[in-house]
Amino acid sequence: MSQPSELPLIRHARVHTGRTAVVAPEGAFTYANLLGASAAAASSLLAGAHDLREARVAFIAPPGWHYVAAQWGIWRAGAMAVPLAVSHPPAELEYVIQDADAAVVLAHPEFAAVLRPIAEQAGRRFLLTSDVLQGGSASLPTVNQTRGALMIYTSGTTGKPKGVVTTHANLQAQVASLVEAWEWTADDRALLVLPLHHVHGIVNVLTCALWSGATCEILPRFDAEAVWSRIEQGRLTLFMAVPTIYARLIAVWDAAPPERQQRMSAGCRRMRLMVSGSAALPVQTLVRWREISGHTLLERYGMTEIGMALSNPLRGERRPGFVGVPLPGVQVRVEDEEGREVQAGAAGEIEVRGPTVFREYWRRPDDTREVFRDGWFRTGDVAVVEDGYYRILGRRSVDIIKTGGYKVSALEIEEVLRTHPAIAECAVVGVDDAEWGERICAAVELRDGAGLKLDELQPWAREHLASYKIPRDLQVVADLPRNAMGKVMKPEVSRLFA
Ligand code: MCA
Ligand code: AMP
Repeated sequence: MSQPSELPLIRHARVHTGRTAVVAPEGAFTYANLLGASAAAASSLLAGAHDLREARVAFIAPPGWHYVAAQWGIWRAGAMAVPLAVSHPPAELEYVIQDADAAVVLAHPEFAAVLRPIAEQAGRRFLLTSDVLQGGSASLPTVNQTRGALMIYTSGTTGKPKGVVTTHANLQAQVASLVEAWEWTADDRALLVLPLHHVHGIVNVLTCALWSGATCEILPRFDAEAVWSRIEQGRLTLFMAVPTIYARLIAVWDAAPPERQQRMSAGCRRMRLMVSGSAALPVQTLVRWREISGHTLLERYGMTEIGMALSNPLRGERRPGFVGVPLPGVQVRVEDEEGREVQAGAAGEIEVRGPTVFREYWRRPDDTREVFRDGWFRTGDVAVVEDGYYRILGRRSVDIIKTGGYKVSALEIEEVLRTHPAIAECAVVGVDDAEWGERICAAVELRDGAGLKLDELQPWAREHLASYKIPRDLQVVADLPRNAMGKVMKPEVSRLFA
């Protein structure tokens, strides 16, 4: 039964109980199923307590039913959901569990062998999704909108990744803005192929779909062949992805026989919207995709800390090379270094304000203070505005790399590489790459007498870093290029890989 005090997401679900919420590798599930399983999960998590009061629950499951039901269960128990990345090695998983100070680690059985020892060693309660989704349901707490809902780890220009805390109110504002702008309805059917430890997959696809009473079809991972097969079958209305995914889909279309190409293109034409974001969409990708699919990709701009801020319009001109205009409820301005609004047509930093903006970096008050100026969040991205449309020019920091849509800190990788026995000093850069946006490259000075090849470095790095953080190119140099102050000059390092 609906209670006025329930989270709006839950209230919305009660309107659509008979409709299909999730189609996943495990099967098809209605909103009634989702309400039931998430209530059971919440009860198990509560274990007799009245309210988990924003305790962190770190959870891991392959994209699918267990993931969704567990996430809703965490919210309904009053806890904060900390999604762990299925692609991360144990060292990174352990870091997040420790940094978030997770009270509970909730894992799909597939991840039990890796997560149970980490949880036990850290003294955290360990639960399996397969157990908690089954149980009965107790009475659930009233969860205030100001409560932290989601903590996503993001790389920055300093040190290790930070937890970005988004409240229920933030999440609702982010979702409501996109539902309005992109006109989501209960008749939508979205295909989800993105990882579920980032905003793009969690908010833009999964939560917008479930907020709207729509159906979210979840593939266990991105696979270009599987995506095309699904598009060919029809009945999808929405697809969202990063530019690298569109590049991969184009490659598969190009290699297909003409009869199949026709079916693939026809499948696209039956859809109503295809969106690109998380990294700059090359204009040639937009043009080629339009030829193949008949869709002008809707490019939008966002960030973990703010959800989406700018978007090309659903109806109206989608301008290639631009990320559009401010979304409903989001205030955006462009400022110079001194915090003055720039002249029209001049470049400056994008700043964002409004209910979509996150609450804090978890237990890092100084970092939180530093990224706000007069209540505006400083994105670190530089843009110009032309006829009201924003064009992203780059980032203030060279140490932030975007590869395959993932944000990666050069400094974090350098810190790990410096622990390699052969490496004396190193510099990591992102080098332009047609498929990945940027490719991670490392220049290293070696210790006396040491040797190092890329195919030796990569397996070693894999032990410590997620696969998208692994250097793809290596240059051994006698001396890294430095300025008179002895500081490594990153543009010079990039040139080594040009
Ligand atoms: C993988 N490979 C790479 C990279 N990643 N090579 C170069 N650079 C990389 N970054 C290589 C692997 O080593 C492997 O090569 C081969 O590619 C396949 O690896 P796999 O891990 O299976 O890759 P994949 O699954 O095909 O991944 C590509 C991907 C993925 C699907 C594009 O990167 C992805 O899901 N990206 C989306 C990330 C995302 O959602 N970001 C949103 C965050 P070999 O076989 O030779 O070993 S940003 C956000 O949320 C904000 C709010 C926003 O605006 O959206
Ligand atoms: P993340 O911190 O992982 O959420 O990534 C956010 C960053 O991705 C932004 O600060 C931008 O640098 C970049 N980004 C997101 N969307 C776009 C886009 N459409 N064009 C260019 N950069 C983008």
